[in-house]
Amino acid sequence: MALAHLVAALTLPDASPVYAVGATVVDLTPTPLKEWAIREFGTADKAVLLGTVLMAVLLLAALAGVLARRDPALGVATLVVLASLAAGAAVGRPGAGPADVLPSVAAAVSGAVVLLWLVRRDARTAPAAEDPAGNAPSRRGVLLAGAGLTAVAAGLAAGGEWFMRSARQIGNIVLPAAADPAGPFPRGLEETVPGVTPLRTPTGDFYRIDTRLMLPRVGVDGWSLTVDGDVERKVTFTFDELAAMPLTERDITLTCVSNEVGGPYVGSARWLGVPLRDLMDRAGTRRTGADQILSTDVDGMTISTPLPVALDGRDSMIAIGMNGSALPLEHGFPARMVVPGLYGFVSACKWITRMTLTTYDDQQAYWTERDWATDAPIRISSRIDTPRGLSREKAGDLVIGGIAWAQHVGIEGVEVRIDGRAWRRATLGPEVGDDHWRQWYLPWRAEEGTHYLACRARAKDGTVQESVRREPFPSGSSGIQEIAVTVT
Ligand SMILES: Nc1nc2c(c(=O)[nH]1)N[C@H]1C(S)=C(S)[C@@H](COP(=O)(O)O)O[C@H]1N2
Ligand SMILES: [Mo]
Repeated sequence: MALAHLVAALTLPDASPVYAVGATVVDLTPTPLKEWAIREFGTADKAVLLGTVLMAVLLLAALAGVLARRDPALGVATLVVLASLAAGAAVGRPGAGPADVLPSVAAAVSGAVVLLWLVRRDARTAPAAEDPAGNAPSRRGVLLAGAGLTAVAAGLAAGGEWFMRSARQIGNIVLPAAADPAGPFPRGLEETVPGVTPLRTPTGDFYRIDTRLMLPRVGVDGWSLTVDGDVERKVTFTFDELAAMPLTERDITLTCVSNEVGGPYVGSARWLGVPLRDLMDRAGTRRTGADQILSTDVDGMTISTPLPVALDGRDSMIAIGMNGSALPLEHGFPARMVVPGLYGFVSACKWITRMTLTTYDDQQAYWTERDWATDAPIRISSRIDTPRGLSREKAGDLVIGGIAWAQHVGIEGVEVRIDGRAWRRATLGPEVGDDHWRQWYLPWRAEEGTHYLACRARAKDGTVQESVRREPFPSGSSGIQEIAVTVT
C-alpha cells in the first residue's frame, strides 16, 4: 500500500488505494452515520476514516498471512481481492480513467512478492523443540524481516505523501486592489477580553468542511469558470479575466449547517471577489426560468444555491481572495462562491468551475439528493467563548464573553443568563456589518459554587434566538447554549 501510495503520488494521486477507498466510503456512508461521525470526531473525521481504512487493510493482510501459511495461493488470492477493491474504488472516482488501476496493481504485485518472501522465510524456521541446536533460521529473523519491511514501507509512504503535498503548492499570486473596498476594520474585543474569538479569524484557524479526503490539484492555468444552463449566452472566465473585473471586498461570516449550538464551524474573513450579479449579467439571466444555481467543482461535486436569494442584492460573490491573499487550497483556490446569510452547503462552493442555471426539479446537487434543505438561511445563534464550559475559575471579577451572529440581518443585542435568573444585556463589541458576527461580553462577580451560564442573541429585525433544540439536519441547529462553570 505504501508503494502504491508513492506510485500514485508520481502518477495519479487520487488513485492512491487508501484515499480512493476512503473517498468511496464517504460517498457510500448514509447521512445519519455521516452526521454521527461529524458530531463525534469533528474535523478529525478524515483522520479517523483513513485510520480505520488502514486498520481494516492491516487486519485483512494479517488474515492473508495466516492463510498463506496453509497455502500461499490462498494468501495471494486474498491480497489480490483486496487490491481489486481498491482498484474498483479508484476507477469509480469522478474523472478517473483505466490508468487509475495502476497504484492498486503495484499494491497487489508488491504485496504478493513480499508475502511469498515472508512465507518462505517462515517455512525455513523450525520450532525450538525440533531444533535444540538452533541450526535452522530463527523466528527472530522473520520478525526482523517484518520490521525492516515496515520501515521501508513507512519511508515509501512518507515519500509519496511529501511528493503529493509539494505538488499541491500554490504559486505566488498577486491580486489587484478592490474597486469597492471594505471599510476600515475595527479593533476587536479580544484585545481586552482574553478568550473571546478574534473579530477576524486568521486564515490558518478558519474551519474547513468539505467532502474531500485529498485537496485537488488546481492551478490558475487551465482553470476556468463557466456560467451556463438557462442563460442568454454561455460565458467562460479565466482566472485573469475574473481578476481583471471590478472586485468588491467584504467582511463576511461563514457558517456550516453541521455546526451544533456552541460549536466551532463558523468563521469570519475579508473576502475579495467578483459580484455574482456581474457574472450573471454577462450571461444574461434577467429572463431565466431557473430557480437555482447549480455549482460544480473541479471534480464534479455539486452545490445548489437558491437563485432569488443569491441575487436579491446581498453581497454574493465569486471570491478569489481571503484575508488579503489568494484563497488557500483548503478554502477553494482558485475561486469559490460566498453568499452572506446562507449556510456553506447551499452557497459556498469551493474550487468552483461551473454555475448552471437550472431548476430543483431538473437537477439535484449532492446534499439535495441526501435530503438536506435547499433554502437554508443561517439561523441566528450565539456562543460563549469564555469562561470555557466545565472549567474551574477563581472567585472574583470575571468576564463572560463570546460571539453572536445573524448574517444579513445583523445583531441587535446579546443577553446572558446566570443560574437561571433574569436575562441581562451584554455589551456588544465593535460593529463590522450585518453579514458579520458580533463580539460581546458581560462582567461577572463570580462567587464560589457551580454556576450555569447561557447566552442568546437578538437580531435587528426583532427575532430572538430560539430555545427550541434542533439537530443540524436538515436546515441547521437551534437552541441555547448553557455551560456549567465551577468557581472556587
Ligand atoms: N467543492 C466543495 N465546496 C464546498 C464543500 C464541499 O464539500 N465541496 N463544502 C461546503 C460546506 S458544507 C461548507 S460549510 C463550506 C465551508 O467552507 P470552508 O471549508 O472554507 O470553511 O464550504 C462549502 N463548499
Ligand atoms: Mo457545511
